[in-house]
Amino acid sequence: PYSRAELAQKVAANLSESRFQHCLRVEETAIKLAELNHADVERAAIAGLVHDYAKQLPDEVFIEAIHEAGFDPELLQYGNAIWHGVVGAYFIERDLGIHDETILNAVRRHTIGAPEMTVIDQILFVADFIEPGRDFPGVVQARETAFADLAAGVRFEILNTLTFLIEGQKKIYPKTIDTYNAWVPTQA
Ligand code: DGI
Ligand code: FE
Ligand code: FE
Ligand code: FE
Repeated sequence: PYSRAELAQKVAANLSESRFQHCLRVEETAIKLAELNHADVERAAIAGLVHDYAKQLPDEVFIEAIHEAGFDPELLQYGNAIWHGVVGAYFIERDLGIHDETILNAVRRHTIGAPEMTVIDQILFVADFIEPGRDFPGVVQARETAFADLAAGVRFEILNTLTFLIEGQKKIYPKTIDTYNAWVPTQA
């Protein structure tokens, strides 16, 4: 397997400087969350470092992979926002030689979440949202919530993201709605 330094170099080669710096901050934040939650720090760190590896690949590359590698054709209705995680894991496995399904699943779920999320899934999902470079209304509360209670951080993020997508009249990927329905507080 590639060392951490080799992975960092490969990720950097595929991303703008600012996007790479985001990946480093997600790596650091994922390490903190893993320590707080007695989770696998090594896996959390690698997931953070590589999670946006595919973010700047051209659409045609994703479209070809969706056709050739047996992905759900429904994905073609969406775009890079959804593809870079769900399909990005395929490029991470191929190019970075990461075959660990715990890491790959965390990457697959880092944008859309999932009804059932492992601790590493939750750590990456939340670290991406609260890393110190993020600045949006509610980020302070998102950080406080996530550092106090990881699952509460996931719930806070899903409620915020769905609200933001609907306010912007964005198309919602059905699995994002499944995530929302599974994590939204129980109704009376
Ligand atoms: O890659 P990052 O910018 O670090 O963050 P991300 O991968 O969590 O999210 C990328 C974008 O995807 C973000 O603006 C929110 C958006 N997104 C999440 N779920 C959906 C979505 N966009 C659409 N259109 N539909 C979704 O269901
Ligand atoms: Fe992302
Ligand atoms: Fe995210
Ligand atoms: Fe990210």
